[in-house]
Amino acid sequence: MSLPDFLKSLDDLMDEARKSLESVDSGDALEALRVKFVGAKSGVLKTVQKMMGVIDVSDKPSAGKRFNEVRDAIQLAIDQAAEKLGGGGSSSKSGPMIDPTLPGVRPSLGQLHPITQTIEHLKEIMSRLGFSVTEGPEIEDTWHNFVALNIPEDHPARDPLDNFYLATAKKQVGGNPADRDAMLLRSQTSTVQIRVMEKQSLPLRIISLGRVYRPDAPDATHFPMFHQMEGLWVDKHVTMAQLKSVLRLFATSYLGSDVRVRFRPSFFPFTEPSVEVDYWWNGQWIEFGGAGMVDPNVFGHLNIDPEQWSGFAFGLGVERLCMRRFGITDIRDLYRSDVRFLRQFAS
Ligand code: FA5
Repeated sequence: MSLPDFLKSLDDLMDEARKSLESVDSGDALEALRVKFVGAKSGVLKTVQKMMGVIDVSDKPSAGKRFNEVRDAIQLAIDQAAEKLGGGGSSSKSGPMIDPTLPGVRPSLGQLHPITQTIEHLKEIMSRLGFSVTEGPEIEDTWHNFVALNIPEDHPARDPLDNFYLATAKKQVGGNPADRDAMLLRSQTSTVQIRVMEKQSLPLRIISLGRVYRPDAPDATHFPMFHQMEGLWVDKHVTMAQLKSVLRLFATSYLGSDVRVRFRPSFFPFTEPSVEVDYWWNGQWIEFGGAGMVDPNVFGHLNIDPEQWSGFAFGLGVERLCMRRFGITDIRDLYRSDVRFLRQFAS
C-alpha cells in the first residue's frame, strides 16, 4: 500500500468516527462505537495499524506519526462524548453510567466516645464554677501517689497487689516497690493535687481529669483502668460547707435538679474530715466519689501554712457519672470497643 492511500484511509476513519461520536445519544451506543473504533481485538484502528506492515520502510515514520495522531484524536472524541453523557471518560468505558436521580450513600462519620463526651461536659460545668483544668502524668513516683498524700509506707494502699508498680522502675531502685523512688501507674488523680500545689501559687481552684489504674477485678461498676475527676480549692477560709455546696451544684448541673445526693463520713489519709459522695440510681445508692478538707499534713509536705490556708479536694469516678447519664448499667460495655454499642451515644 502506498503512503498517500494509507493516509487517506486514516482521514476517512477519523471523519467517520467524529460523525458517529457527535450524534451518539446513549451509553450503550457509545460503548458499541468504542469497540468498533478502538476495540483491542477487532477495532478498525487495529486493522488499519496492521496495514502499516505493507508500507515502504522509508514511509513508515510518517505513517506511524499520523496513525498515532488519529488514534489519540479518536480516543479524545470518545472521552468527550462520554463526558457529555455524564460518564467518566476512558476510565469508566465499561462501567455503569451515573444515575444522578438515585439517593446518595451517607458517609459513616465517627463520634466521640461516651467517656470523652462526659469529660468535656464535666470540664464545662466545673469551669462555670470557676475551676481551671490542669493535667498530671499517668506514670507517677511514690512521692506524689502516696508520701505527699500522707499515705505512710506501711499503709495497705501501697501494697504491690493493689497497684501497678512498673517493673523497670523497680529494678532501678533495687526491687522495693515501697521505695520512695519507685514508679507506678497512678492509682488516683489526687497526685495532681500535689503537683499543682508544688508549682502554683495560692489561692488556686483546679480540676484534673484523667486515667487511673488499679488491679480491681472487672464487674458491672469496676474496671482496672478508669477515669477520675480531681478537684482542689485552696484559699483562706475554705470550708466544708463550700465543699458540699460545690458538689451539690455539680451534681444538679450534671444529673438534673431532681438528683438525690448524700455525704457519708469516711476516711482518706489526705483529707480530714473526709466523706464519700453517693447518688441515688435505679433504686440504690451508688458511690461516685470521695472528698474532704485537705489534711494539714499534706500542706506540711508542701510548706504551706495550714494556719493561713485551708482547702477542700474531691475525686469523682468519671465512668460512674457517664453510666448514670447515659443509662449504661455495665462499665465493661464502655471498653468492649463495640461500635454498635457506642453508636447509641451520639454526641
Ligand atoms: C479516691 O480515689 C480518692 N483519691 C478520692 C478523693 C480525692 C478523696 C480527694 C478525697 C479527696 P476512691 O478510691 O473512693 O477515692 O475512688 C473515687 C471514685 O472512683 C469512686 O467513688 C468510684 O466512683 C471510682 N472508682 C474507684 N474504683 C473504681 C474502679 N475500679 N472502676 C471504676 N470506678 C472506680
